[in-house]
Amino acid sequence: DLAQATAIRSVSARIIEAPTRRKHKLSNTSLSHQGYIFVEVVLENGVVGFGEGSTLGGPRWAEESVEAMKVNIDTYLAPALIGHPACFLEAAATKMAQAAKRNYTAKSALDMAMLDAVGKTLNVPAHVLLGGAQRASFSAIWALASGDAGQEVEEAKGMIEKGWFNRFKIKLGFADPLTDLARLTALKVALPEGTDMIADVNQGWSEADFIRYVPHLVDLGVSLIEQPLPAAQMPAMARIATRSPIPIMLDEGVSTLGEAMDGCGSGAGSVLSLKLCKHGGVHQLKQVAGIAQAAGVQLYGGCLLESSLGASGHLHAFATLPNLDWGTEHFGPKILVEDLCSDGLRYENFEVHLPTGPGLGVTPDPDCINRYARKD
Ligand code: MUC
Ligand code: MG
Repeated sequence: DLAQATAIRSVSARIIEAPTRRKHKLSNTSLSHQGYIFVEVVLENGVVGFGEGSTLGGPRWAEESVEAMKVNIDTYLAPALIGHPACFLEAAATKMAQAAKRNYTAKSALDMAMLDAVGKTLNVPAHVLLGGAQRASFSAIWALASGDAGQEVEEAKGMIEKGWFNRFKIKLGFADPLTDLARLTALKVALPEGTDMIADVNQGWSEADFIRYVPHLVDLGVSLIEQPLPAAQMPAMARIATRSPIPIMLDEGVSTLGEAMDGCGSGAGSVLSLKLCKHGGVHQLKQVAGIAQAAGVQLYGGCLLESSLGASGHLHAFATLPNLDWGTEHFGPKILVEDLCSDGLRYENFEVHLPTGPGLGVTPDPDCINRYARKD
């Protein structure tokens, strides 16, 4: 039967370091390669599922590093899953929760691999296992994060020309606010009238900075301000959200269901960025989305620069949500020098398309994985 066929025979995890096309700067880190944990789950029926968990600049965006994930998967999470039927995905999540606290990125990588394997076994796309897709493509956002205004203008124009992205998220907070504002002004002047500009401060400002600089962001027509204050400062986020004419998006501040209750319930933001690495898997992501929707908070499809593998895991979950008001920023496959998949995501007409094949619908390229796998 299905439970026997999908019982987990083995789990393996590898550390991948894949170079990016340019330096990507955030308020608290800067990176020129992406660190991923790449997992393979083999079922008793011989089907192999793949999953990916992403980090940004080591354990700096979130607390997990690729090294910590490898040890915790090998030592605690994999043993908890061996023999468990992968088709019982929710029960597998419970087993992982019992085996290790938090470790959300590691858990989401395993969850993704099980979803892939079960989808392949049943010959259905992963979204069917999550309730079924309500959309086949998503409005796509590209992040500008070199910190060099001239380079960013050229990069944005190139994305528009290719028909890949015409909405942009600009990383702030690594320079002083006036330097950041000069970059935003250069983009505003150079890009077509009405181009969507989102600002992500990655916790880099204080409440006072926000009060002082938000009028400039309003003048520049910024549509959304992401996590301007430190994740732990929920009451201060609620205060600035009340006075801001631009909607505030919660990112680093909301990982768990409890944080979703606090952040969305207290009005600390009116938009929430959903990411598998924060919530710990597809089911938890959908629960967090439900809490947000109950509180009247809009949804944004977040990323952590995943390859087409990790991005596809997100798209299958995002596709099932009743509303995804802001589209998605899954641009990772296009920032890598080489995507990890041979049949990566399709970007067309400023939309990223949901893969249609069985499981996650993308195929990791073994040569590419070997090339970028850390050698012990
Ligand atoms: C973040 O904080 O949103 C996603 C896109 C990007 O440029 O950085 C990441 C993380
Ligand atoms: Mg963010």
